[in-house]
Amino acid sequence: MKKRVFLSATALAVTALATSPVFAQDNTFKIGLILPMTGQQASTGRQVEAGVRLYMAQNGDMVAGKKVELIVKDDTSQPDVTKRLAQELVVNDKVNVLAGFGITPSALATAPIATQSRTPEIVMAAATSSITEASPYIVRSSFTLPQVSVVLADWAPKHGIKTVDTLVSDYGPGIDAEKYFRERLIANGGKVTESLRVPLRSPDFAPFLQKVRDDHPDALFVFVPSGAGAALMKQFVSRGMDKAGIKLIATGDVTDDDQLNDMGDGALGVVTSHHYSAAHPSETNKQFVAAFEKANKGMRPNFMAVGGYDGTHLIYDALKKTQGQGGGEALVAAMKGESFESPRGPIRIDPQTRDIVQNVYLRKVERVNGQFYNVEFDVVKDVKDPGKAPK
Ligand code: VNL
Repeated sequence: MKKRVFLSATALAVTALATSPVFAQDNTFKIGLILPMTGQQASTGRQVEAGVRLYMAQNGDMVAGKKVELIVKDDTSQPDVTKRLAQELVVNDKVNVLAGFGITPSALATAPIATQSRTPEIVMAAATSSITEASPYIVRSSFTLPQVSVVLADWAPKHGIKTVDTLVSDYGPGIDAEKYFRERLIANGGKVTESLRVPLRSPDFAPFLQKVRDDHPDALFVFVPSGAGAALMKQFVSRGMDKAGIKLIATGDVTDDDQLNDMGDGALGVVTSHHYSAAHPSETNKQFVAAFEKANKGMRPNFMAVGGYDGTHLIYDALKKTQGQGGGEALVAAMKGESFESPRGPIRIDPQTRDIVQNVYLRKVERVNGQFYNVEFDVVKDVKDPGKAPK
């Protein structure tokens, strides 16, 4: 009984809050952006934040009569910290949207808060397939590991690669990459000779690469998260794997545009599959890269920057569609089925899964005007996340 009285009093207060002219001046729309700004995943935080800020700078901060305000928080890629920050942003700052999420555990830790508070959670970086199933308020602007891994597993056996060892970071996205790459390779008549998993934190690749050298498969398939690729690449080359005739193939996380120029000549020729390359030859991308580099002291955008840029585009469009009046549910509804031309190519949000549908490109590392780029040479269009059961 007491509880009911309390509830209706709250409801009354909420109604008063919503209708009272005193609060009419509060026309802000707050985005709580939670990212790893320090620690091992700091490059992801830096790239996503720069993507968000560029979109806001290009499109202004007044949208549908609301002043968009960005609140950035550093979760140091610790999921318990992500969760606490999400809670504080919702309860104290009263954010309208939660966004960012550098790694899968951070995105998953926030899902219950998104659900309970009916706050959209825009996942701009993390890429394990199951994330969007953790809350009906999650919408993804990044990609999924199954989405890019199957494309490479279709390409490899057509290009002389029949036996493959896999090496992945031992958590959500790595396990997705391993599973979907293997299943598709086997379906195509290939064989996975060894499945190796390395720890996410401070991995030492040496003993794993030694094992691969001894196995001598046609190729090694790798997924490590953005920021970890250079270390892997250097050890692969210094152990003479390429000279021994073992090809390196990988998801584009490994030949990350953020690090690619520091990887040395050993990276040249490495074939990867991914949804974004800074060298994507569209006019939209050329303008994006030029504006991004100008705004960030020459820093090259990677796929994380594009996830932030497009995620902000989704938020802006939803705000416009709901004429600034939408709560969490209306905003998510407005994002479903949304489509536009991204720097990566055309993208859309699948209304059933709230996950992204996009082109996946095959690319090869080449030197262009003295710099290393992932140069696209083939494309599979409109790829849905293969990790979602058909509904
Ligand atoms: C994840 C996936 C993180 C792909 C990444 O880099 C990445 C994740 C930080 O889901 O945790 O490249």
